[in-house]
Amino acid sequence: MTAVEYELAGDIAVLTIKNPPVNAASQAVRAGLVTQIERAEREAKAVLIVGDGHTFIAGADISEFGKPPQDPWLPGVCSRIEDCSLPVVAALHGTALGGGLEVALGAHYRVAIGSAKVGLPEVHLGIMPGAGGTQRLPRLTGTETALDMITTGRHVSAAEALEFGILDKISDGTPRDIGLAYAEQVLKEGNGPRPTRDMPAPEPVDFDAWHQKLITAGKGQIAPATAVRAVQAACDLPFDDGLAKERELFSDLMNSPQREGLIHAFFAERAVSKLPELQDVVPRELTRIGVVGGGTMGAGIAGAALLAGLSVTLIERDRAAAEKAEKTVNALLDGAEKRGKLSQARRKDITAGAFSTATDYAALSDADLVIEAVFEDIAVKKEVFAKLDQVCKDSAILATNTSYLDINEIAAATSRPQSVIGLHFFSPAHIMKLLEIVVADKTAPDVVATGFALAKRLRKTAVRAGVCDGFIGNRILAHYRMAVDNMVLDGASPYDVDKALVKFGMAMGPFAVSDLAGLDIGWATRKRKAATRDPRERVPTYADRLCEMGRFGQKTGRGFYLYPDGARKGVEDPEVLDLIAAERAAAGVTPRAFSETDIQTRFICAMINEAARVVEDGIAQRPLDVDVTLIAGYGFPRWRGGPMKYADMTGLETILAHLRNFATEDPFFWQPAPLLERLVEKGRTFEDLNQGMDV
Ligand code: 3H9
Repeated sequence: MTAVEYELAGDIAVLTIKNPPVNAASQAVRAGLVTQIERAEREAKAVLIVGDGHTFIAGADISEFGKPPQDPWLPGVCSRIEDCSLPVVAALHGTALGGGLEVALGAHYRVAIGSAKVGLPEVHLGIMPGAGGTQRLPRLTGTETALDMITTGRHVSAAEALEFGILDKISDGTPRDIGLAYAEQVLKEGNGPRPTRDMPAPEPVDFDAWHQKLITAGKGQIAPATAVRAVQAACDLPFDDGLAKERELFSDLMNSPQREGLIHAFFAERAVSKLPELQDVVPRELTRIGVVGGGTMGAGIAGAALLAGLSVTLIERDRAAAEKAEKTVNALLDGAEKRGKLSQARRKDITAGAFSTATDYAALSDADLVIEAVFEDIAVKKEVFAKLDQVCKDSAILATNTSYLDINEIAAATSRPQSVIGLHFFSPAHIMKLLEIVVADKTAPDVVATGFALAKRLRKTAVRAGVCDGFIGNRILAHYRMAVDNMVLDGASPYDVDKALVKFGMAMGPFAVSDLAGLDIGWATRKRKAATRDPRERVPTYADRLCEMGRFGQKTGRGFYLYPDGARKGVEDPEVLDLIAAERAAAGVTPRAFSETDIQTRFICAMINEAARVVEDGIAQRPLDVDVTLIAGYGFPRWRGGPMKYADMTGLETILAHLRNFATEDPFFWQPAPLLERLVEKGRTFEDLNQGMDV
């Protein structure tokens, strides 16, 4: 099979790109385009480029990145298309993204079907358009629109693309038919090639302001701000010099660790749902969902399911609670409607019966899946599951949203442990991307497959986890949280810790996160764990003191920070520093200084060390499952690729050396994970484990 097929349709050479699944511009596609353009110049009067299957070209072939480049390069291919002596039409359907849109911009005319989308999403991969996109797009759209598209990477609808001047026409039909019709019209009207490079340079804007804004918003990510300078070159320099500047900036980004991290994240996010054990397993049918408990979490889950087109029955203990839950769900649906995430037609369906509340479990008798989101108490949960087991149909799946409780024990309260699973949503459940699918000892494969199918429907990133206290994410969180709590006890200020970790790229600092979640959550966990705690563990208690003072975080206006007048951003509070100082004195600790690097190193090493144990224990199947969990649910910077990728890029021996060094102060907490030690000993990496190597 050739990657670019050639066919003469009258005077028009039709070049069809065939490189499933997304027609990525691989070396074969690039070479094919050049060869077939040359052939067309000998045989035809116009050229049409279309994609086979369900899309145009989704971009350069990402799997080639980081490997030695292979000729011909995409920039040269786009220029060759633009230099064609015949008029070239690109007919778009599906997505024309990145290098795919750049191929289309190299063409002289662009048409699309109404559902097509275009975009330059390279910044999400840590790079920027590198095949002329930063030079050609602003010539067509104007500078501001091009800057917006290139720095956000957003996908633009065909209608918007027409308005922006990217497309010449939107038509109904197959891409081949609409493209041929347009090419025939071009020939009939006697129009020739129309290279974008010959258009006047776009107008300059305040590039320094754009650059500065993106540096701040990027929280460490450099690609969007770098791309601004390439667009600036389109305004300031002749076309060829602008292309050279684009190439230089593109190469810098291509060689950056951020590109490596983001491309790892891209493939890891797709790999998490590909479990060998689920191959050929058919998920169960899902239409009607039950939710037990209408608090923040239950209402969020109900909202997410309704937004995905499922029917939902929500159970509360009495009418008043059910009405309150109904209001919460409706408020979040209002928000979704305002953001354009919910059509009016769907809203009508929801009001007409797709959503109902009840106080009697019997209302769940025809549910295909019930998700329990009641109080985190094993006795309460077991009671709920026993009741569900009685009323639900035999094929129904019973899921718990517990964050840490033993799902095997919950499953044992039913007569169908094979149909019991953990579906651990993150709050707010209709927004947060992560879903941990927690597989208990007896959970059947088709139940696991249904969990993944549900996640896909809800547009969530699902990661398979095993049963333990906290599963993947919260177990690792508890450990790195302990590292920062100990650092504060030893002398760091919680405010400096937050600042250092935000600088590292975390969405929020851990103390600000506690304030947002509510300090009572950590307090309850510490009390729960007190009975089984290893006596060698250090347990800072200053957070307990804050709770005893009624400082539960944002909801009470005071926690680690102060939130005057309901402010969302906290203000530092000297009283908290005094309280911590008093605790240090009582514990006989002489405070010492921690630099920004010290804080970041201890935080990330604690995270990696526990993550290695989570992998060794089989709670996460592969290191990449940890990476996706921390990125999608815990604010870990995507551009660092996740903690395991970060560890590989830093060098596992360096991480191990830090751990051994820290262990001299606190041998219990910093004891290196055996898996990490083995990997270093054998010269292996976490990526080797992702690839299936046994270590
Ligand atoms: C670029 O173009 C640089 C240039 O400016 C300059 C160059 C010099 N390459 O997501 P899906 C695979 S950078 C290779 O599950 P969907 C993907 O891994 C690129 N493979 O489907 C998966 O494989 P598998 C700019 C790719 O329907 C399969 O295709 N372009 C590529 O949910 C299906 O993918 C982008 O950033 C690729 N470019 O979504 C677009 N793209 O089945 C990146 C996908 O083995 N891609 N694959 O797991 C996307 O955003 C989505 O894949 C897309 C389809 C929206 C296209």
